[in-house]
Amino acid sequence: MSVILRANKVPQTLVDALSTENEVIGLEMLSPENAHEIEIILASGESIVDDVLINTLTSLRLIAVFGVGYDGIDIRAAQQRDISVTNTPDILTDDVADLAIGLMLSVARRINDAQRFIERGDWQNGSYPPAVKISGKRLGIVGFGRIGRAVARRAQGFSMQISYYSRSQSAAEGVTYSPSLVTLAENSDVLMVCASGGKESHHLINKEVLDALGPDGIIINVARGSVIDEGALLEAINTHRIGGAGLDVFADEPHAPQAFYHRDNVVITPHIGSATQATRAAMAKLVMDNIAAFQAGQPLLTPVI
Ligand code: 8YV
Repeated sequence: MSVILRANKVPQTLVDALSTENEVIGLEMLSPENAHEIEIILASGESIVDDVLINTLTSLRLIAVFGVGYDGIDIRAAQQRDISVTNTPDILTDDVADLAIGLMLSVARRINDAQRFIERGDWQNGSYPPAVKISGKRLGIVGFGRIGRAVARRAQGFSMQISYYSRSQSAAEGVTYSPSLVTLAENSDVLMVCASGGKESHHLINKEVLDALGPDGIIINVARGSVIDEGALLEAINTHRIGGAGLDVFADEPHAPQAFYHRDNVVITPHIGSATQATRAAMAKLVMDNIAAFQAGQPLLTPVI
């Protein structure tokens, strides 16, 4: 049994399952009296676990992240205290890549807007205007880790010409490495953001990149809101300097700027990349297995550090 501190956005079913053998307390219950008892933090991909929190919890030994991204965790502070961190890689890759493709098709073919066209009764007055063809187009992938590669595999089925930009070049069949993000954007019809969050990728997609993508270009983000300069994106959309956007993640979740609402060329979803029943169950199981391994003194299944 451990005392577990629950950060935000962790499913209640996982908390309930852990509560049978542990004491799980919410962040709002944290007090100077119980702070020294907490051995584990249960976090989500979006949680902020900073050095102040880490150093307040003197018995902390494990930070278990329900998600693949751990950009909100101060890894250095954890390392300094010899605290382990685990995440849930691989099992959510397919779902996030599926959603990325779904957003791309939805924006290009105006699927959401076409439905609204029927619902408004406009079909009685004429046909929906032709939209943008995706098959055979140029796809630029920003970040070529597990999710970026899974997107590339799917896009090959659409005969897309695929290039990627990443910190390092890696071997992958049928895709071209671009050493410059601006050049990648210039040479893409769709720019797909799959990079990890964190300081290094903060506002990687800025005005210059959006202008390089151009007035017919589509941007898709299934990574982190922080990777795109949201103000620059809104301005590019408002001034028709890019063609469209499909966004699953935002800078200030759970808020998506209202300026993105009700546009025929913008599709927004509330950070649902990994949110299928099967994957969320697999993620919860992996978190539980990591915690059980930690408690049994066994090697962690998916350690970050
Ligand atoms: C969230 C995610 O963790 O894996 C990630 O990095 O962002 C998501 O899977 C999930 O939505 C829980 O909040």
